[in-house]
Amino acid sequence: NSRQHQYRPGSPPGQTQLSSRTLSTRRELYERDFPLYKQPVEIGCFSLDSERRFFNDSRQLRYYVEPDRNPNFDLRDGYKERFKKRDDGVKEKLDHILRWIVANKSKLNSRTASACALDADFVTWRGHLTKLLTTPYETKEGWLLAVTRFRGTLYMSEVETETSRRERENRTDRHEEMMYWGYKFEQYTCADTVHSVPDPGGVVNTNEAFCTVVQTRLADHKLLFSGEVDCRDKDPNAPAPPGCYVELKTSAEICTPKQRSNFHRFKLLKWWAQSFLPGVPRVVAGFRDHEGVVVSMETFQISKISHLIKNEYNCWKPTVCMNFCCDFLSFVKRVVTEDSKSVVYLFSWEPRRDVTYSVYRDSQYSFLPDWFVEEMSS
Ligand code: 0WD
Ligand code: CA
Repeated sequence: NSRQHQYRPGSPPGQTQLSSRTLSTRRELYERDFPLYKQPVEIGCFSLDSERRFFNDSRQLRYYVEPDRNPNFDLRDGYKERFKKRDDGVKEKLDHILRWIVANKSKLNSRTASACALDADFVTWRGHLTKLLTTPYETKEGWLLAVTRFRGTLYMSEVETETSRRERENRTDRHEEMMYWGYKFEQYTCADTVHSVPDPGGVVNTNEAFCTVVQTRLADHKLLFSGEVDCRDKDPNAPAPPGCYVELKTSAEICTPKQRSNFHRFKLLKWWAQSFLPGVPRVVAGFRDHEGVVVSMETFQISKISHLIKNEYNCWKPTVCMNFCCDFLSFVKRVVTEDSKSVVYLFSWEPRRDVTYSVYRDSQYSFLPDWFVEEMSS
C-alpha cells in the first residue's frame, strides 16, 4: 500500500512526507482530527484613510444596514465617475501591521526577559493564512510566501507570483468593472456611523480600510494577524469584536444545480476560510445578475457552512484546511532557523506540486523595514 496509509492520526507529519525539504499538499495526509484553534481575540485595530494613511484607531469602521430581501442594487452605478481605485502595483507587504505593532509595543511584548520579544510565533495578514487553508483544494493559483525570523518571531509576507502579476497587468475592462461591484455593494449596505444610512451617491474609494488585529493559537503556533473587516452589527448589544463583525460578498446568482454545487465546492470554501480565521461569525451575500444588479440576499453563518456542504460530492473539509495550515507552520518553524532581519526563506507552491523553499540573503525579497527593526531593538 502507498505511503498515505502509513499515516497515524496525531503523529508528526514528517513520517509520511517524502523529504524534509518539501511539504506535500495532498488532501489525504491531512484528514485527521480538527486541530486546536483557540477563539480569536481582538487585541487592536487600525484604519487606512482615503489616501491610505495609517491610524491606530477604528475611524474607518462602518455599520451594517440590512437591505430588502430583493434590493435591486445597481452595482455598475458610479463606475468610473465615482471610483477611486487603490494602486495595486504598490506592494505594502506587512507595513501596516508593523506600524500597528510599533504603536502598541508597550502592551505587546513581555513574554520573556528580553523585553522586545513579541508574544507571537507568526505575524502575517489573514489573507495569507486563507491561502494556506485553501491550498489542498486549489487547482489554479500557486503562491509565494516570504518568511523572516526576527527576534524569535516569524514574519510571513506574500510575494506576487509572475502569473499573478501578468494577470493583474492584463485585466480586461469587464474584469476591472466586476472588481468594483464588490466595493459598490459595501457602499449600498454600510453606513459611516451608528445612526446614519448608506450613501450610494458617494465616491467608492478602495484606499479606505478598517482592519482588526487578532491573536489566537493553532495547535502550538501562536498567531498574530490582521484582516480587513467590512462592517459591524450596529446593535450596541451585539457581541464584542470579532463577534459583531460582518463580511460582505457578492456572487453570481445561482440558477442551476451545477451552479449551486460549484458555489458550495469553491466559493463557500474561500468564504469559510477567510471569516473562520478571525472569528467573524457571518457573511452577508448579495447575488447579482450578469448586468450587476443584486437580485437577492442571503446570510451565511460561518459555523453552519460545514453542514451546508456535507451532501456535496468530493467536497472540501475544514479539518484538511486547518491541518495543512498547521503542518505548514510547523514546516516553516523547522526550516526558518536563522534569526536575521535580512534573510528571507521563500516558500513556493504551484498546484499539483509539493511546497518547496529557497533562501535569500540581503535580496529584493527582504521586507522588514529599517524603522521597524530599529523600534523593536530599542
Ligand atoms: O499587497 C498585497 N499583496 C496585499 C495587501 C495582499 C493582501 C492584503 N493586503 C493588504 C491591504 O493592505 C488590505 O487593506 O491587506 C489588507 C486586507 O488584508 P486581508 O484581510 O488579510 O486580505 P483578504 O482577506 O485577502 O481580503 C479582505 C478584503 C477583500 O475583501 P473580499 O471580500 O474581496 O475578500 O481586503 C480587500 C478586499 O476588499 N483586499 C485588498 N485591499 C487592498 N489591497 C487587497 C489588496 N491587495 N486584497 C484584498
Ligand atoms: Ca468583503
